[in-house]
Amino acid sequence: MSDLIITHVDLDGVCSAALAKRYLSTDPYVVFTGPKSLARSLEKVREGHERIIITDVGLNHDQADAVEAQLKRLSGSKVIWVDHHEWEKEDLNRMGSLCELTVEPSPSAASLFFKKYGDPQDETGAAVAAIGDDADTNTNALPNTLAYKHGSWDIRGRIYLVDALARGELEGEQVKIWKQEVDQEIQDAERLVSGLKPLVSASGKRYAVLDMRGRKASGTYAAKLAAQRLDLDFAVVIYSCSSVSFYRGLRDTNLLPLALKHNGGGHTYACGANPRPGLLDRIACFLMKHRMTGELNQIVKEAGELRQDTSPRRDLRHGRQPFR
Ligand SMILES: [Mn+2]
Repeated sequence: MSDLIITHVDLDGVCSAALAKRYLSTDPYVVFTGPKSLARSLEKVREGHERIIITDVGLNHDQADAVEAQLKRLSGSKVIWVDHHEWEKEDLNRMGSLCELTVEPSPSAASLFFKKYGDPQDETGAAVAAIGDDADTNTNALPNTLAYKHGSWDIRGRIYLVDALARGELEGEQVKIWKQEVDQEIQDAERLVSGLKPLVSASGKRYAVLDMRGRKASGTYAAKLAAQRLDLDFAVVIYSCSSVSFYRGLRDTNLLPLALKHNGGGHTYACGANPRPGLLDRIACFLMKHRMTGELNQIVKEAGELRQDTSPRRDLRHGRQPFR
């Protein structure tokens, strides 16, 4: 009989899956998902697996019924679920009666899984758990964390990394290539930020507009760098004609209202708008890399005019944050 791992798409999910694989000591299938698509991912799972391990995927309260139905359908398998996000108490009880559930505050799901199911003598397991912590707290202090994050951007990289980390192969040719790519991204971000001019919004906030189109740099990295170098309150990051993100800089800023106004969502400290370019704008954006559509200009303008609400407020409608 086969085993199955269902895990989150990010590096903590990858590390958790690697630890789950070490724990199973078989060759399980690995499925990558997220809280929003968990019920759909479970629907696709056929019955008959011996063990199913779910890691680093929280339960969205509005999916509790659908997930419960799937766990009941899959009750022939032993299901282990380990997560470190915030859950509704009622959901903990419901899922806890259908599987072996561990939900606890932890810097990463990987280290929580290792604490619960790992062998304390297993140095490889401890190293993988430490990578999970380093990644999910966004500390990125370990030598390869940024390279692993870069590599786990696509499914091939994630599958490779689950295997490699499970075997204890923390270095290697692939990781070297990812490191070089990350270095190029960092250099590109440096170039971008060195040419940026900080702006001042109507309410006196310092901000900058970063156009990532056609660049190698990662938008989150460039925004963080720009905030540090230019002492920004926030950054407006244009990814495409239909995707603009807002990231908080050094001081409290809430850009979520702007994201929500433009068909987006997220958190007060990181959120995104989804402009809807018409056909002509889409063609123009395809032909001209840095084309500013009417809505892009409008969003940039509104970011500069936004009245800032300084009270910290969390918005959980569009996702849940891990305990930190
Ligand atoms: Mn996590």
